[in-house]
Amino acid sequence: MKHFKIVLSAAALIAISGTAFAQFQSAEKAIEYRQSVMTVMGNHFGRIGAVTKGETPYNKDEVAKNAAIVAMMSNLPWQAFGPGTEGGKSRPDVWSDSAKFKSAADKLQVATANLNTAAQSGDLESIKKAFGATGQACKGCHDDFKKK
Ligand code: ASC
Repeated sequence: MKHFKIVLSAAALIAISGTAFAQFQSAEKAIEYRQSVMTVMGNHFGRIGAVTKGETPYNKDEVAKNAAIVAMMSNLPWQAFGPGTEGGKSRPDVWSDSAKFKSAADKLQVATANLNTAAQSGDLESIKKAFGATGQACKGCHDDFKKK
């Protein structure tokens, strides 16, 4: 619970300091930042996936920690898609259809918050459902906005 609170505080801090965080030295730095966040998020999401697939035995604390990390990380990439940071693995639609991109980003954050709630509850069936919904949110955004 203590760990969960620390993660929540960090997320709150990041949310209120969004303007300061929106500063990157260059487009390359912004691209590196958002790709790094996706890498870490994907890694911890994958650890939960191994449990939902039965490849790793279910350990409540481990899944709860990984879900808290995924939920926090899912708040971070968006600030690094600012104007002038086109490129990397992003399709131009990120900037030309920013309302749709924002909606996809919001969807992911809702899905990861639900996954985190399920993970903290310790109910494997709800974790599996929320994991599936989160995977759909990842995929939906990648289908529309990530280069093939
Ligand atoms: C992952 C990962 C993604 C998503 C996506 C879900 O583990 O790295 O990009 O899940 O494949 O469909």
